Amino acid sequence: MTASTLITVAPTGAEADKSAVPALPTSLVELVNEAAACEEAGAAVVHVHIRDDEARPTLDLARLVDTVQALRESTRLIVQLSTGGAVTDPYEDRLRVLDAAPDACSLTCGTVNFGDDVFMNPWPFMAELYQRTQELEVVPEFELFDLGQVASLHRLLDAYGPPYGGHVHCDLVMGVPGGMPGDAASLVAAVAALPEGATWSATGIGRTTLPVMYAALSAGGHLRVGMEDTLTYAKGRPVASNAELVERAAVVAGLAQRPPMSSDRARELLGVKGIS
Ligand code: KMH
Ligand code: ZN
Repeated sequence: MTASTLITVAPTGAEADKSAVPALPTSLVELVNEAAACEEAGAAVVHVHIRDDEARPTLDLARLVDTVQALRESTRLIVQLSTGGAVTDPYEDRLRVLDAAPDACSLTCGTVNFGDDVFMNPWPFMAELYQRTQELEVVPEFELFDLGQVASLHRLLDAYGPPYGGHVHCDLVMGVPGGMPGDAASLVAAVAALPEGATWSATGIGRTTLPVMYAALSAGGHLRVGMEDTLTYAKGRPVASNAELVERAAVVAGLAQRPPMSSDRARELLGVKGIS
C-alpha cells in the first residue's frame, strides 16, 4: 500500500453556475488563490477547467496558456488541464488544450451518459488525444466513469503503448448519473480490472463523496476532491471553499496513516517533468 496519499483538487468543473454557487472559483485570480490554498491544505495536483469573463466554461487557448503560467508562478502543484471540457465542447477544441503545454491532462476512456447529457469520448477521439499526449510529452490521467471504460483503457495501452512518463495513473469518477455507482463494491470491481502496476485515485460525485473517499483509502488508492464534484459539505451546508474539501481529505488520509503526498513526490510517481 502506498505510504502517502496523492490529493488532486478539481476546483471548478464545467457544470456548476457561478450565480448559484458564488464560492466557485471562476476568474483567474480566484482560481490561483484557491489553488494556492489547496496546496497549503495538502493537494499535489490541480485539475483545471476555466471560465470566460461571464463565468461560462471555455477552452480558449490563450486563457489556458495564461492559466498554466499563473498556476506555475504561484504554486508547485502539478497542472492537469481538463480535455473533457463541457459536454458541448467540440473535439478539436478539446484536442487543442494540449497546446497550452500543461504538465498533465485528463483523458476519459469512453462515452458515458452524464445526467440528461452525453459526455462523448468515442474511440477515434480517445486514440488521437492519447497519441497527442505522447507527442507533446503531457502525462495523461485516465478518467474512468464505468467498468467498460477500463476495457477501453487496456485497448488504448495495447494499441499505442505506455503513456508519456511511463506510468499509468487513473481516476475513478464515481456516482455520475449514467456511470458506475459511488460505492465500495463498484470501486473494488473497477480497481481489480486496472492494468498491472497502475495507480489510481477516486472521487465520488455529490453525496457519494465520503463513501468513495473512505473506500479509496481502505483499498490503497489516492483521492480527488473539489467543487467540480461536490457542492455540499454536509447535509444542508454548502461547500465554502475547495480548501476545506482538501483539508477534510488530508485529515481523513492522515487518520488512515497515509498523509498527503508532496507535489515533488507526486511528480516522481506520475512521471511529470520537474520544475525549477
Ligand atoms: N465536464 C465533464 C463533461 C474531464 O475533465 O476530463 C467532463 C469532465 C472530465 O469534467
Ligand atoms: Zn473535469
